[in-house]
Amino acid sequence: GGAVPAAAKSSWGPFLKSIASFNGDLASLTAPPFILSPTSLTEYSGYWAEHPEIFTAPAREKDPQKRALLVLKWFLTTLKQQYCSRNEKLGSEKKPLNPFLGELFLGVWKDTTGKIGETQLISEQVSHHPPVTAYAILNNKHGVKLEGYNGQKASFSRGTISVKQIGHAKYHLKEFDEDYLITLPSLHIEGIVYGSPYVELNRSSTIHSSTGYVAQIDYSGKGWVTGKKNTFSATLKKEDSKDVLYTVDGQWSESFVIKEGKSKKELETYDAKTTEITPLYIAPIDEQDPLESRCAWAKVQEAINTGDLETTGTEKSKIENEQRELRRKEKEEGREWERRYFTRVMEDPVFTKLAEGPGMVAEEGKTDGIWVFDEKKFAQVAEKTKAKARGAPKAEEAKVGEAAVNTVA
Ligand code: 0T9
Repeated sequence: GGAVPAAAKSSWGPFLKSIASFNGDLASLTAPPFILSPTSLTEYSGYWAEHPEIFTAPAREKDPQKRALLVLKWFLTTLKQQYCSRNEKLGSEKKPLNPFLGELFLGVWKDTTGKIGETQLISEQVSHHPPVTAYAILNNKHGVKLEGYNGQKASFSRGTISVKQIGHAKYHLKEFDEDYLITLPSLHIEGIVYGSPYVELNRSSTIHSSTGYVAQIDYSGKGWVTGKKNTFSATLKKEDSKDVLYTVDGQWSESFVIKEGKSKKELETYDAKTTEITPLYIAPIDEQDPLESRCAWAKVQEAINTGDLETTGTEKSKIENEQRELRRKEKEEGREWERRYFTRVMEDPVFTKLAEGPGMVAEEGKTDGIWVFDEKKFAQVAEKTKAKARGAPKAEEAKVGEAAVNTVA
């Protein structure tokens, strides 16, 4: 309680009223200034790999069953960053900047140990209405590729905002030619009436591998009488068997224990509080592409950070107006904005194969097509960047597009 800053109290009441009648479009919510975050949603894709060592660990495991467990472990270790990091850094959940179409967030986790290699993040806003962010995370040294996309469908009922995540993630291991389909949990926002919102996960999510393993993660929160926040209970089974191979239980924001299914022998305790994250390296703003998030939003972000409401408003409007003008021109010329790294497909074989299975909850994945990482576009951008660095003439730049470089396909 008492989380709403005194000066902001007057704006919270009207805000509560406005969410009680909102239409499900989160971007249209006009939140009071103190709940605005200067971070764009395109940045959230980075939460998937803030522990590059754990992200790549499955690639170093020869036993398929243990590999499936390591993928489950990695997924669970991302949850604290995904759903708690704003509370830790900013004091509560905050409303992110709504990315514009084509917005990019690019970065690398540099190799701090000499063993993991570099892990690269590519995040792109592939749709503005409704908002959809697509991402790929690549570690070439270990042949690990994560790709996915996400949108949100929200509704308001009984004093809370409920959010259904649309989309999924796919984790690929090159050496074993192995895929994992990861579904995204739905969530709701608690603490709204007190002005200190935080995320709690709902029901369950799943991970289904091409090697036939299924992990189910059941989420629960504080509840009315007992129970702790951010609690989960997960099992890993072979898809055609009832035998529980491993269990994982605990709180994703605190710590959890991995046990062997039959013997209940404890294999590992993971402490989310003490495991450090590797910071993402992002190019300095003056070296960024104009479409890169922190370059494009720089003035808005500075204004939010200094509490300058007027500048926040005018700078935001500038971006919105530019975007409207771009869409108008495209419409006039009968073309669509070209996504730099991703392509929409109607059918994705990995998704089709793995979306079905016991307990799978991937029913929403195909709505309006599936966004996939486009290796060809990626290679072309990489070549162009190299050509630019070499100072190659334009004609040559166009020819090199075909070569596949540095991809994890
Ligand atoms: C993908 C994640 C997602 C994005 C955020 C719902 C939410 C926007 C989407 C789903 C990431 O992989 C994981 C984490 C948190 C999710 C956000 C939590 C949240 O509150 C926001 C929405 C848009 C709001 O900001 C609502 C306003 C609220 C803070 C004030 C009551």
